[in-house]
Amino acid sequence: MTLLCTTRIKQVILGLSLAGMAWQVSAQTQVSDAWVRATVAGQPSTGAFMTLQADTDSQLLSVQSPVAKTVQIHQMSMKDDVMRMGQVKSLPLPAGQAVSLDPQGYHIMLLDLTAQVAEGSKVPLTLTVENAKGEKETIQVEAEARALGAMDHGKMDHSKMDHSKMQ
Ligand SMILES: [Cu+2]
Repeated sequence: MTLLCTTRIKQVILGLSLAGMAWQVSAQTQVSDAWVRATVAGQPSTGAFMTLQADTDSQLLSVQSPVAKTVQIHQMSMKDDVMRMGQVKSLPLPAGQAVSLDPQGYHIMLLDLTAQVAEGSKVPLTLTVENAKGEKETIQVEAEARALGAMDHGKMDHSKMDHSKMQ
């Protein structure tokens, strides 16, 4: 990585807090209640969810995880009674505003999973956030795999969804 000079490596360990209220102290960007939907064997993809709050106007640029070959930032929306999901280049994080990634809106999509995400396991996520000055911040998150939620997003077939209208 060529960004080492300006990148501040932070550790955010949220796995031990069921309530997810282990807010990071003196951080530029705070992450809380990070979780990943657990998968069944052979399931190719799943979603990661959390709440992000940046001190200054920023954007979530990218996410990486060892459990997925590809990680994308997705946005879900309903239009004409059709659920659409598509990749966005970045997720805006307005200063001081809590932005929640949940199964109904923005989420982090873990694609081409390298292994089953078992309920109760911890999934490492590396978030890259950039502020308005162009300074990048790298945040390490341990997201707990949970098997709950009204909508089984992980089993949705992305290939049948209309990604073209999302951009
Ligand atoms: Cu998605």
